[in-house]
Amino acid sequence: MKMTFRWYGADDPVTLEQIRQIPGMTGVVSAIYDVPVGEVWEYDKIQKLVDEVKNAGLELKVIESVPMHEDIKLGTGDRDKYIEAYCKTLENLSRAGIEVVCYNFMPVFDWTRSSLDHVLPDGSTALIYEQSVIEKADPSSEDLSLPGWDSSYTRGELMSLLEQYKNITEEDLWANLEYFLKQVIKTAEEVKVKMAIHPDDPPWSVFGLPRIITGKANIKRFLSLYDSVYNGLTLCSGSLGANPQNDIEELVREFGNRIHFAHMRNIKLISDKSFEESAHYSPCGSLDMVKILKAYYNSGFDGYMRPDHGRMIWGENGRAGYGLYDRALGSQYLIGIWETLEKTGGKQQ
Ligand code: CS2
Ligand code: MN
Repeated sequence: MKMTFRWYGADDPVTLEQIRQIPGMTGVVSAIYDVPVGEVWEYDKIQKLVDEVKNAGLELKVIESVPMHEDIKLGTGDRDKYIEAYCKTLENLSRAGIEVVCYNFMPVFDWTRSSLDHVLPDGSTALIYEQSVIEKADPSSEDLSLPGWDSSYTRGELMSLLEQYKNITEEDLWANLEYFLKQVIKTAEEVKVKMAIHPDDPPWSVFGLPRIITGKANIKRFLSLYDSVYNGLTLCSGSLGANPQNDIEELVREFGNRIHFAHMRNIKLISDKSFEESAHYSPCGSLDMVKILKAYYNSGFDGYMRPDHGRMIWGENGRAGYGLYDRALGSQYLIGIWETLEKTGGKQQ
């Protein structure tokens, strides 16, 4: 297991120097943020980022994420052009030494939350998802703005996208994902970059949009769309764990050899389909981090891991979910469990 930390590049208030001082950190996961979605990431730009990270004493082997143009998810317009560009980006990433690419296939919105600064009893703040708030929200209303929304869309673009998705069923989305994989995984195999899809967050439909990477049966279906180790997973415990029917340890046991990137996030289920993001320590949330890590250890996991979203603590102001302090604490807790497993042997589950 190689512990990493998400870093948003030069604009991130968290610096590489700070990350370097977290014991056990081997590297960061990052992305090129100033290229419009769908365009090729040029090799020079990628290599510059890789060098910057290397000069700080860390590695950059994982990209989170190479975003997907909506035409690919919709199966319309210029999807072939965008798939070609995606493949070219993979080639350039490979040349710069990148091993794993994380991406997701969620229509329009990435993760959705009802608030980014919910105050927990200890005074820290965390991201929270309340189904009742989301159900009442109307994405077509003028004044609605939910945290986490991609602000690069104008309202007009957003409306037109939502309109186009009205005709897209889950099965259509599956077909469009398969079409994408058929071309992209071939390239991934050639250039030896492991693709790792991130599950939907939360793992159910929001605003009537289809979502398909939601649980065990669907992940199985996803993996069989293209049976190759290069068609793999980012297993995000907090995203999938929002549905208590998803048993994360079981998913790790079942899909271990296809997991290339492990996101460790704890969440506390509040009520049906509502949850807050808690500290990583198991008693703070609903997920058992020891059991999950044991499943990784037992499956011989030697991929990349990172602490996923953290709370805001100690007065830190930063990017919601991605401050320095709580994620650093989380990483040390996870590393401690891993060290114990290594020294005592995992076994028995
Ligand atoms: C999230 C996502 O859980 C997470 O890691 O912060 O934004 C994630 O980075 C993307 O969905 C991956 O494509
Ligand atoms: Mn995640």
